[in-house]
Amino acid sequence: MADAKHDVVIVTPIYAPSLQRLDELFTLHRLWDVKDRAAFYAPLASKVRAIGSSGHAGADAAMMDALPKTEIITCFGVGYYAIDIAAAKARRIAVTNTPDVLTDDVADLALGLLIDVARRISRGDRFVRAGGWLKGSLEFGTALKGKKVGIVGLGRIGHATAKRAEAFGMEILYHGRRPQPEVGYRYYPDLIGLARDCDFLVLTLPGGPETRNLVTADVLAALGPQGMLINVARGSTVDEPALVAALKSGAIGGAALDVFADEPRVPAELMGMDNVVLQPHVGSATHGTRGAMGQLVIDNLLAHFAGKPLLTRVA
Ligand code: 8YV
Repeated sequence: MADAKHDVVIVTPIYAPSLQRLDELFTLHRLWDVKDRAAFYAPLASKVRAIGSSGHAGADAAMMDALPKTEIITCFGVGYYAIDIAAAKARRIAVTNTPDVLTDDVADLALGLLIDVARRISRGDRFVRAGGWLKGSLEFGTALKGKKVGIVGLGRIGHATAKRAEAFGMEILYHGRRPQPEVGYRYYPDLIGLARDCDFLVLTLPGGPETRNLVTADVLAALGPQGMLINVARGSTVDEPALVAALKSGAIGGAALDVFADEPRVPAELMGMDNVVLQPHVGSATHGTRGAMGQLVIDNLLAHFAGKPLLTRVA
């Protein structure tokens, strides 16, 4: 007789083809749309050893306690801030994420957003569709060449973004916890100093409590009326009301945002601003990358149940 399939609780609907493959390999228990969580957990408490979640849906201590046989939590995403890592550690639960496979896509989007807000691509599109071109011309944008990009968080995605910006003739500056002398870019220990010196401030840093509201009204004031903010990291890293106020008053020149403090809710005031580019958190949203992320989730689960080392363990 074939081995019985392992039971896995899936917290949120991930990339559909990966979910289908997970369905073939495991007995999945879908948590989304469940009204009565206690009733859902009760029959699973004695048999579920794995939870699949995402950086947004997360997993808290209550979930771990409701499924006390849990040995592993896989995160579909590189950011795992919504998973209570301390609670997982205390219960000796392993946590995995999906780094590397999404780096290029997120960096591509960061550059795409930078070009869009600088050269007014979305704005030009709206202008043409609304018949504006028949009446006049679009206001000019800002050139990239020779401008300074301030990367906040020079990790995998920050490096990939810097490389792309260099190809456009831009100068790279960065802020992070520590200097990386080998990169040859100018390091700023102070975020306000970086904001003051750069034209485009690009956020590629991790989320979580340590970076909450790192981009304050003062940082935005330092970026200045010609400066532009690009965020492909987490909405939590920016004081969002301060950002709205800075855009309203002209304290900064524009913003291009893929992430927000309370997704999928976007501050209503941003909707009418022509110098703001808005995206629905799609940094990693290509078929190839979402498939690779799903495959990492699957491979980590298979490794775990086979007693093999995990591929991308974070805790
Ligand atoms: C999301 C992301 O995880 O990897 C991350 O940290 O923000 C994204 O890739 C993705 O939307 C799946 O939830």
